[in-house]
Formats: sequence, structure tokens, C-alpha cells
Amino acid sequence: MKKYVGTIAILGALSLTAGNAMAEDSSDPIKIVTNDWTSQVVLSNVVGQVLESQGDHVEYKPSDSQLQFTALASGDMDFQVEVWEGSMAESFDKSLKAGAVDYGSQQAVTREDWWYPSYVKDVCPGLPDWKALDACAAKFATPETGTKGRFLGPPADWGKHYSERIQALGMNFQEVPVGQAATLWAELQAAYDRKEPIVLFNWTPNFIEAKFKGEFVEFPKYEPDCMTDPKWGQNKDAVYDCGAPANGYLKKAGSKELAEKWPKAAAIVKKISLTNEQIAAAASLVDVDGLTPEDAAKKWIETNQDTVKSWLQ
Ligand code: TMO
Repeated sequence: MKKYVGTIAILGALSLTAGNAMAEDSSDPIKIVTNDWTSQVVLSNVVGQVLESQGDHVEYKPSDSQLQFTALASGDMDFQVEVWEGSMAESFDKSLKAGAVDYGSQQAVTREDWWYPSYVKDVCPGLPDWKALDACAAKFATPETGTKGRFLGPPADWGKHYSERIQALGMNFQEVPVGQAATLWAELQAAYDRKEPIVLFNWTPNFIEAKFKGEFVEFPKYEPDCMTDPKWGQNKDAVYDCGAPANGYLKKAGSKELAEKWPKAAAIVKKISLTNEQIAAAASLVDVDGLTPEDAAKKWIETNQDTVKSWLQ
């Protein structure tokens, strides 16, 4: 009897030392975070469908772009495919100290900031400089913003601190945040059709660059100290007196449990490294072509077979 127990113990030890390459994924569902912008939802479905093809079970869990990090740190959710430096670095960094895991950078270079269609340059000389925009604020005034220019801002949970930026830079603008991304694009389209001045939140990679010509406003160049040190920058008493990173990272984040319970899935998530074009295409399939996120994911997988294969090697 003792001998028998000993044999089991040795077998157990062997399979442990054989390591993750041998370990099977748990049959519990992997909880994939979904957010409220298109490419993220499509690419979550892409990874989810790929994992299902490998025998994993997945569940999609909507979360907002800041609270998701608390959920990843506590293991309530398991991974998120689009961690954008410009809107999430603060929450992401905190979550790493609380137990979330950095699953690495992707090839994509990202930017999220104030943006205008090209024709706005004709009415505001000196763009893309933010001071030129500010001098032109009256052109963006709406009944809602009175004499101030309207900046159509992102949903409140996107972590952008734009009201603080306006204040810190003493701009003659007022932020009017939207409830959802679709409102940004509806307002952009309406202004674009009539060639009316508009300045709004936008980001790249996105489907927008395939449909509208325009560019980002150039604010004082981002440095991390701008976010934490009031003395940094032109306003010595305020943080956020700078733009967002112009060449931001795009990372992936995971729970500690992901590698422990689903080592094969974790290895796949680690390998994901998408380009700007691949991310913009994911958004276009829904926002331009009108597919559902599920169907867009199927189509994306079909057209990116080599990329998907590289995750499975
Ligand atoms: C996080 N986002 C891409 C919407 O700016």
C-alpha cells in the first residue's frame, strides 16, 4: 500500500516537472473582457473563437476600461486584448501591483486624442497646434457650450481627464462627453456632410482613417511626469497639461489565474501581436460593413489565417 502511494506521488511529481507544455487547460470558462469600442469587441471574439477551436470554453464579460483592471487583478476576469496606453496606463499599472499580469506589447502603435477633419484647417489657421485651435474656439461654439468651443469627448470611463486638461491649459473650450462611441461617429458624419467645424475624441487604429481625412491636435508633448507632477509643463499648479502619447503602446493584460488554470490559452494570448491595419480592419467589419461582432470575428479569422496559425505554434 505504501509503495503504491509512493508511485502515485512520483508520477504526480513527474507530470508537474514536465511543466506547462503537458498541462491541459481547465474546462472552466475563460472570462474574456469586452469593452465598448468596436475593435476590442471584435478581437475579443476572434481570440474567443480561436480558443474554442482549441477546446477551451469562453465567456464574454463586459467591463469598463478602468474597472476591468480591478477585475483582472482579482481574477474575476481573465484577459483583455486591447490595453491602450493613452487611456489605461494609470489603471493598468495599478493593477499590475495588485496581481494582474502584463501579457506583452503588440506591434500596433496607438494614439487617442482630440481630432478634427481636414477642412477645419481652412477656418483655423495654424492647426494642428493646440494654441491655434484655442484661438479659434468660437468656431466650435454650440448652444450647449455658449461662447466656448465644444470638444466632443469620450465616454466618462475612458480615463482621459480632458476637462482637467482644458482647465490646466486655460483653454476656451468645454468638454461634452458622449455616452457611447457611436455618438462620436454620428456627430462627425453630420458635421462632415455640412463641412462644419468639429473637434472630437478619436483614436488610431480605428475604422475612421479609412473613411474620413483628418488629424490630431498637437498638445504639449506627453511625458509621464505630466500626469503626476503639477510642476511639469506650462501650468506649474496642475497635472494633465499635455497631450496623450502620440506613439502609445497597445498591450494585453491577464489574470494570474490565466496561466495557472489555462496554460495553453495563456500561451496563445501571449503571442498575440496585431498591427494597426489588423485592428482597423476589425473595427471596419462592424462600423463600415455592418457585420455583428461574432460574424466580423469569423471573417477576420478567415482573412488573417497566417496570424492565427502563428498563435497556435
Ligand atoms: C480606448 N480607446 C481606443 C477607445 O481610445
